Amino acid sequence: MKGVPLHLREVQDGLATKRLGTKFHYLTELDSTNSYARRLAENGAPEGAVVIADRQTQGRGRLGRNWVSPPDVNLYFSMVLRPTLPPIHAPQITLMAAVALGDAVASFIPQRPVIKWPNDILVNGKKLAGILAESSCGAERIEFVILGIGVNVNFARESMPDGIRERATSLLILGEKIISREPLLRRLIQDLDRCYGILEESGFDSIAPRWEARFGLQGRRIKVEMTDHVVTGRAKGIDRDGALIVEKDDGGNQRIIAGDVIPLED
Ligand code: BT5
Repeated sequence: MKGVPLHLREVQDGLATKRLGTKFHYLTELDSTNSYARRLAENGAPEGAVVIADRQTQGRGRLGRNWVSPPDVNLYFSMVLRPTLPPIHAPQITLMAAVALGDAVASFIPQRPVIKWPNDILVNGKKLAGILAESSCGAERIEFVILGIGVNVNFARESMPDGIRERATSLLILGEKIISREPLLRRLIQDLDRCYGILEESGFDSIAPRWEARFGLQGRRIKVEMTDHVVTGRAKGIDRDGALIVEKDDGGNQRIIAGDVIPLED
């Protein structure tokens, strides 16, 4: 389907937030909303600035991977956060965002979205949305975090490139109807604002149970691919630093800070 440009006014009307949405930057096309938001943050943009693009020419995933970003049908946005967390707890931002994202999209589809550690929202095993949090840290504090989110909204299966068609899904595919992006984006920003507020005011312990309730792989056998090695075992959950705990097949637990999780048959 061919989409239409976003009506930013409709997103802003009735937006009820405490921290996010202090300023909106809406552009038809960007290389990457994360890159643009980083430039804003480096030039002193306040917490809560939101950057939205109708299309990205160099949408990014983790580790230099590509985020497929066709025009007008999906959501691509990034927020400038200036959290008071210590740098070691920066990964909590991604986990907090996954809780908010899971809650927000759940109200637009009949199926249950689940979190795949650390940064994916899946439905029926297919990727609906991804999170890219990039931090700039000093020795003792986080200067800023750029929290970027991509959600497949009205992305039709036939428009998906071969590389992702079998592994990706969209709200259109799941709910079998077109979703207007404005109320969805408003809901996303509000849920992110709420979860970020909880993290800032009450700490990660207030978010962790909700993360675990939405974690799709609790107790399941998984393989985790890291840059230099692979671990197989059973997913046990997360710890306070946002690390994934895996009970290894060959005994003992391992904390994993960064990696790609692949579910295995039990
Ligand atoms: C992510 O990375 O899932 C993070 C995606 C973040 C995208 C947002 S859009 C707004 C902001 N600006 C940016 O430039 N980025 C953020 P990762 O876990 O590394 O997953 C990337 C992988 O997902 C790719 O290698 C593909 O296999 C797959 N993929 C790419 N585009 C996709 C899409 N539109 N839907 C589903 N899967 C996709």
